[in-house]
Amino acid sequence: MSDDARSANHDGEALESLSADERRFPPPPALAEHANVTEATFTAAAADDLAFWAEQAGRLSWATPPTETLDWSGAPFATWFADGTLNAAYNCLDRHVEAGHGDRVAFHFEGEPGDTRTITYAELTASVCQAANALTELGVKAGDRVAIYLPMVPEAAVAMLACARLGAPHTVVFGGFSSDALATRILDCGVEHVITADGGWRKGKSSALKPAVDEALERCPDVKNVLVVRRTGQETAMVEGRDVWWHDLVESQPTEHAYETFPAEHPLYIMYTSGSTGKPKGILHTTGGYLVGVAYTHWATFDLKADTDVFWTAADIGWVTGHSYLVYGPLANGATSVMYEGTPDSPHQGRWWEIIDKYGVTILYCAPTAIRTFMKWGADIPARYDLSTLRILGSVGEPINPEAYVWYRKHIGHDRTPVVDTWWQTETGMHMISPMPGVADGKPGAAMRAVPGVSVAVVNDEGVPVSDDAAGYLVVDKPWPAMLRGIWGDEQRYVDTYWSRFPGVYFAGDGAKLDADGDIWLLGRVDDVMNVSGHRMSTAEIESALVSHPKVAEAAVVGATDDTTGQAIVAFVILRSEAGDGGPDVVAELRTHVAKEIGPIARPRQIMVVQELPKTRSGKIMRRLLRDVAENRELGDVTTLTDSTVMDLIKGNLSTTS
Ligand code: 6R9
Repeated sequence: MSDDARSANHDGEALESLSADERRFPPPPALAEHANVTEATFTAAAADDLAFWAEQAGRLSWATPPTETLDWSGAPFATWFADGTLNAAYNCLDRHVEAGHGDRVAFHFEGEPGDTRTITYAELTASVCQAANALTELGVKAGDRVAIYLPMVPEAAVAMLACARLGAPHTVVFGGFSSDALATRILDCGVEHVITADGGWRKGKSSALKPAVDEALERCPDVKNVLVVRRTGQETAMVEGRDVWWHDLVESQPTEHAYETFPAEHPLYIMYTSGSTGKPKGILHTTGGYLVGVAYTHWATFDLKADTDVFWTAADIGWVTGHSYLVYGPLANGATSVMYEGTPDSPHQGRWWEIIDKYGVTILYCAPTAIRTFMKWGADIPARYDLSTLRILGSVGEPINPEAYVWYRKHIGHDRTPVVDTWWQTETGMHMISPMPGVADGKPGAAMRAVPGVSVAVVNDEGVPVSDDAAGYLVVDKPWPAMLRGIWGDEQRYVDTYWSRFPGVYFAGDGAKLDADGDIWLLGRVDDVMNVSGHRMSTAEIESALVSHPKVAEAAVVGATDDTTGQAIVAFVILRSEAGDGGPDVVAELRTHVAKEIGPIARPRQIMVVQELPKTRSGKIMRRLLRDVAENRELGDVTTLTDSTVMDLIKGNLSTTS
């Protein structure tokens, strides 16, 4: 980094270390030779991005092919392919059967207790038709919103696709969320129909879902009926006249259903995501552009060969990653996927590797938090399984620390597979920044560059693009097909949140840095940036320094108010199992390590060794809650945690260690 660049972006040495990793991993020659995306793809897309997307629209089967690609005259409200019509479920199902792929497996389902189901495209199409018929019988019509609150079972995908077939936008609420979170979402988008289950399996135990629905519905008088999947078989109260069992209503329906076609801009789904303030935002996605975007990126980023690959997105369906890369992208492409219901350590810590071995998974897509957990458990566990089928590894959800990247590649990817670090958001619908596996020389920790057809920039406070080798804010400066079309019921908030900070471009809310090659490194949310004695430092970067210490598996860093320095760095770390309790000097050792890696200014004021960290469904650490702990405050809202007992554990642990 030049001195000029350093003083210009105020981030000083701190932001430098994240990109100090010099390791480079070129694509394996055989992969590059047959790669779906080559350097020529980038050139063509950059020459005419609209022509590029119009061509990608040809991946779908349209009832009326679109003649128009983008209408941006009402910016920031876009329409894509607006005069085209299609049915999303037809594109994900029937057309593959019609093309002779009815016997191809759509999902290898693996339940946590060990039950399995192999579902072909023909079978999935039949189930979705039955569910569409059942929903019609319950009165669901095009345009009605349907809430889906299910565990990771095939019926979750069936329910989503049945809604899509009817043109009824779904809103999937993560099964780990509370009744409160469910009620808020139902009320916000005026849901009248709910699909749920008696319960799901988690860590070897059945955990009930239906009671949370009953509780939520006390506040939602407009809900007319609840369709209940039997998953665990546990005792379940049913409300007469409102609740009906899936196996009673759906499984007796005809396996054919004549679908309607809808305009490309017909709403497909609403997914709630938390903002930095205020109530969750209902992010709206529509049909044509979204499907084009996810079908293209699923094919491009993962170099998908639909007839031979076995693809596994190990993410919950209640997260956008589950929508785009477990359901819509893979099915639009006619791919074979694995769907796993449970946690990675049920019944043992090798469960994921056992699944990869069993189904011959070729592409694995998961979050850095999972990778760091596996690091904590030790490399000897995956070493017991045959993972040789894997050819591409993906990461999503948070910046992947260089240490975690290298570990993932080495111990899971037998030191051969490219790692694609995909940056995107609920709002973007599809991958936006990612290395293309047959093109990029992978850099541990970098998301690298925009995918073909997408245009991003890193800008300074004034909205001016920074030069290479500097940090700033990530923006998207051209519309893209899978972009959100708004926030449900709040147009103004859409404009204010995303399009006002820098007029004319989309503000993602993430900090990013360009390195000397012009490659992009994500630095975490802008609100995760700390200011310590006037130095701006990203939490991601100090976490990476901590994780690069051999005793540390996972770290979360927050800025706590400090009388002297403005903010002070407080770190929470989980040690690797090999490190035992870390020894008496572990805290001092780690503080020194960070000072050495980044500089004395980054030395944490306090480091607390903990057993667990509070995480959201997508594996993001809830730093807000850790800040409450670091500042000795009452805890804020914990309803979006996957496991709300974690905070009790952390607090209990602190009172015994301090
Ligand atoms: C897909 C998803 C979006 C936020 C995003 C950013 C973070 C996601 C990332 C990443 C660095 C990556 N994020 N992928 N940060 N590198 N590869 O996660 O959607 O839940 O809406 O979160 O996640 O901060 O702004 P969502």
